[in-house]
Amino acid sequence: MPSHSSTAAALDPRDFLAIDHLLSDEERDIRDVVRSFVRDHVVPNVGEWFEEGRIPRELPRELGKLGVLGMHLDGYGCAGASATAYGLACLELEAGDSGVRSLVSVQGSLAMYAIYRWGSEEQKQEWLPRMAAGEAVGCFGLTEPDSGSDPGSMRTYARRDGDDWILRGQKMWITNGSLADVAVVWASTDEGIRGFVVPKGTKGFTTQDIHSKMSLRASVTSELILDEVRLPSSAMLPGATSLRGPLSCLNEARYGIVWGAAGAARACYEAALDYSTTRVQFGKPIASFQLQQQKLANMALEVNRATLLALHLGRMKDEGRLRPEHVSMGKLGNVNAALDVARTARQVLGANGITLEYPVIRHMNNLESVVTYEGTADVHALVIGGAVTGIQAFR
Ligand code: TGC
Ligand code: FAD
Repeated sequence: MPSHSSTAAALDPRDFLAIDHLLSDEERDIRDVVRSFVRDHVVPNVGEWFEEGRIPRELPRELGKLGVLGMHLDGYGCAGASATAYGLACLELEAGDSGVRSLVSVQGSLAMYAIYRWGSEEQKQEWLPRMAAGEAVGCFGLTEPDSGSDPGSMRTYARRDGDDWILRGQKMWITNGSLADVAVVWASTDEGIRGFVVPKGTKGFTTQDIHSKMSLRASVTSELILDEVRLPSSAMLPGATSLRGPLSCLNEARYGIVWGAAGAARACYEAALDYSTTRVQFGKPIASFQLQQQKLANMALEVNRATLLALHLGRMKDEGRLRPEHVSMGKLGNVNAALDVARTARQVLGANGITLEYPVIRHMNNLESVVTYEGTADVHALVIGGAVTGIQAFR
């Protein structure tokens, strides 16, 4: 029999290291509100959305009411929450589905953040309050068919024509693309890489959805086509003049993914834990076999480690000490950990693990996108490698 101290609190298999105690009351409250929303509105439906390859059109407004769109930004209808609180929201959203977290990341950390950080006062007033409410959806166009990990090689080009700008090019793999009321589009110019705010319906701007995805199916992914799109000078983000503009937005979204991946891992671990205690083979619950316990122990370890890493980075961000290299470590470590947990959990569920009745294969497939977007695992390994050696190995 294991010996337990009579004073120690009982171990919670869903919060093994009692990480809950490291959160403030306010952080726990925000986490609980998002967790309830996900439990009531996402979990019961997301298998169907995934199967049908869609995300409900009303979801952005519901997320706006929940207060998670741009929640870490200040003013303009945004909540001004801490980075840690935002991270906890991302964790809960991605425990539901990576597609829902992606919608929130792209809206708040990419499109809204780009306008918030680099935009004019008029652009902020025009877009941020509506985007925070989910009345306007945004997307962020950086990647192109021939320019993914190396965004500096982009071909989309903007030229001046009198007071106007004319954009020509193509963006690929853009989350929320056809759903979006406004696209933040990055283009090469004679003055460096600049960002443009392109409202839906602008002449020459069209979108085409990418179908047949086996991952991130509860998410809209589109191509953006810019065919001689004429924009007034007021559409340009005045503060961004180089690749630092879009890359600064990526830091924000990658930070949310550090937390989100821990959420996807937690959902898979919990599904495996529940399944293993009720599934009987050879006359016993499969949880009673050593091989399954080893899997459960490793999953618990990874979920706790990922959550602690996310929390540590959150505290650093709130203290203003977080560097992009730290975010790379979090994204690389936590997404890889989540993939391992999802693949292990899928095996624990046996044949049931391949169906959408359980969340595991959906998370597993989604994580194949998460490990690629916002900088592939290789890109983040090279960022960390460059930081620890002082030698840049991208080129
Ligand atoms: P490099 O020469 O290193 O830098 C160019 C300029 O950018 C600055 N910089 C950064 N600034 C802020 N944050 C960062 N993380 C930064 N990294 C670099 C740098 O100081 C320099 O500034 P300045 O002022 O001197 O001009 O650039 P490089 O061409 O060598 O590229 C570096 C590399 C490979 C790390 C970068 O290009 C990269 O991160 N590539 C990956 C691309 C990527 O992640 N794309 C994501 C697209 S969006 C998306 O996937 C959304 S998915 C949906 C969801 O989020 O849910
Ligand atoms: P590539 O860059 O062609 O990479 C292919 C392989 O080569 C990878 O394994 C990569 O790690 C490796 N590689 C590349 N360079 C190096 C190197 N120097 N050293 C070693 N290995 C290297 N983009 C947006 O702009 N906005 C979005 O909203 C958005 N949403 C997305 C949603 C989904 C579902 C997906 C799948 C992608 C999305 N993307 C988005 C695009 C995403 O950011 C890119 O897919 C990602 O940056 C990688 O680019 P790529 O796919 O062109 O791969």
